[in-house]
Amino acid sequence: MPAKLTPSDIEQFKDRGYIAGLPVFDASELRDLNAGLGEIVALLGPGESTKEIREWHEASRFLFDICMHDRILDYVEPLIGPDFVMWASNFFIKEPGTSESVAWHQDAYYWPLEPRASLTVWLAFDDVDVENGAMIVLPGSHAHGIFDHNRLGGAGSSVLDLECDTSAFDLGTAEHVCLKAGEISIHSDQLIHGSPANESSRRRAGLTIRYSPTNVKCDLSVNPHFRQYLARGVDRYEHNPVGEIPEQRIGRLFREHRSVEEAGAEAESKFWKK
Ligand SMILES: O=C(O)CCC(=O)C(=O)O
Repeated sequence: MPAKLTPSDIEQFKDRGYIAGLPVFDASELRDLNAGLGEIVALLGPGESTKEIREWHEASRFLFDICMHDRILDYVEPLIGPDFVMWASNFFIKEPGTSESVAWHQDAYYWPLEPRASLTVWLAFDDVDVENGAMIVLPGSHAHGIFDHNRLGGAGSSVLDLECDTSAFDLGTAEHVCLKAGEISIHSDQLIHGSPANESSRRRAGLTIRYSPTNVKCDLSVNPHFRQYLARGVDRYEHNPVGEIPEQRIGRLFREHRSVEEAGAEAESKFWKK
């Protein structure tokens, strides 16, 4: 399966902040991925949701190998440059007929990273479309800097608590990011995006994987758990701690999560100089 971006894909990413429909895994590989996902989900304890599956690539070789898969990295490299790291992964799984949504946000607002130059790969484990709650994006919104985000305080159905101010945009221009299972989309860390509930009778599961050029530095006072893995090239900066490659095929982490959201309002004001 070729994993090569065309010049027009690269233009689209620059102009619109995202690209979609890039094939990575075929049907037989996808069966293995979904079997592995089942083993990962089986590690969740009573009362834990799939949102808990964050950064488990640090404990599961199965997930690590997906995040570092050459076909994915081949798509990422022309967008981010030759030297880049992988540092985060998490599942966004919406079961059929559930109410959870994802509020409009810019990923960069959640991450204590500078400069803002990171991107997200969203890998579809299921066919994803308008009916089962595909991501929605505001094309071009990545090109206007960072917008204010309000804390929802748990009100509403969003699994993320910081909601972007979208008043500068016409929400009628929003586009759905529909994918076939095994395909990826890629979005800029400043693209405004979210997703509605899955009201269909089909699951909608995706794995997000985050990559940054090696010059990006994490504020470890906000996220002391940040660990990066060199995906391609050379790390001439050595700004951040390096993770250990997991040996066990299936494993999990037990630790608190630390984005700007979870670090709290004080860290948010400090980081965003409110
Ligand atoms: O999967 C979704 O609905 C949202 C994903 C997302 O917000 C992200 O990749 O940052």
